Amino acid sequence: MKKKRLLLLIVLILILRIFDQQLVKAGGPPASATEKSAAVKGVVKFEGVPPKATPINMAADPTCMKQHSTPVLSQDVLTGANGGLRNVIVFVADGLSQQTFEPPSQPVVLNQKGCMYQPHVLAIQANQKMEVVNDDPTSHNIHPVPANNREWNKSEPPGSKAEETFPREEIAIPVKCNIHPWMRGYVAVFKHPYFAMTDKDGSFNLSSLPPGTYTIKAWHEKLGTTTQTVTVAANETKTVDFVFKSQPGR
Ligand SMILES: [Cu+2]
Repeated sequence: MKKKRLLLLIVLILILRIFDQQLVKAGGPPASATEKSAAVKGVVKFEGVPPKATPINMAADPTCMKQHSTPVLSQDVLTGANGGLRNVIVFVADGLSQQTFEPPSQPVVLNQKGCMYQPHVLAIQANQKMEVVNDDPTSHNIHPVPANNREWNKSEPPGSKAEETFPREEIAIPVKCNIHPWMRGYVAVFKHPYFAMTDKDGSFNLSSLPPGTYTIKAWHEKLGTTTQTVTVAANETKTVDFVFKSQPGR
């Protein structure tokens, strides 16, 4: 008889514990505050006939010209398979909570090679180090022209490296070389890590997002900005495509 009662007591305690755990689960922090399992991916496309790429005249500096066997073409509007648009920055413009994000410790490299900026468009986080490398046998003078950050310019002899940061968000800072007028690039600065660059097929992927409703923007240096709103739940990936159209006079 005593044994039976003891067994009953143990079973009762076990049931109570399970019930208790369920309560803790229900009352825990909301998933949105901790989980970063949502994603937004898609393709940016160019509709219409893309403007013709024009050859760049590097005659002003024979060291630049000598590095290319064929004329280098302008990189303003680059389209790939099925009209996919390259070098578009897709980013979260609104919807993140007011948290601050530490910049990654890894620097982002902007190379000067063949008297061109590589990559042509760069995206970094505010206060993340940007390394500007000169891989050319000629001198460059890197000169970002920001609207919301401090303007600077640095002379770079062959083989040299400069390191700088941009503390404020800006989409995007034009970058030029004071020596070679055809050299032009862009650096976009974000206060959070939720940005992506489209590849040669126009594809992008924004991952590790907390669930929520976001304003997503796509920025292109010549074609401007388009906006979409998307809601993603935990562990969900939504597909959002953007379309740019050829603009009159371009
Ligand atoms: Cu230069």
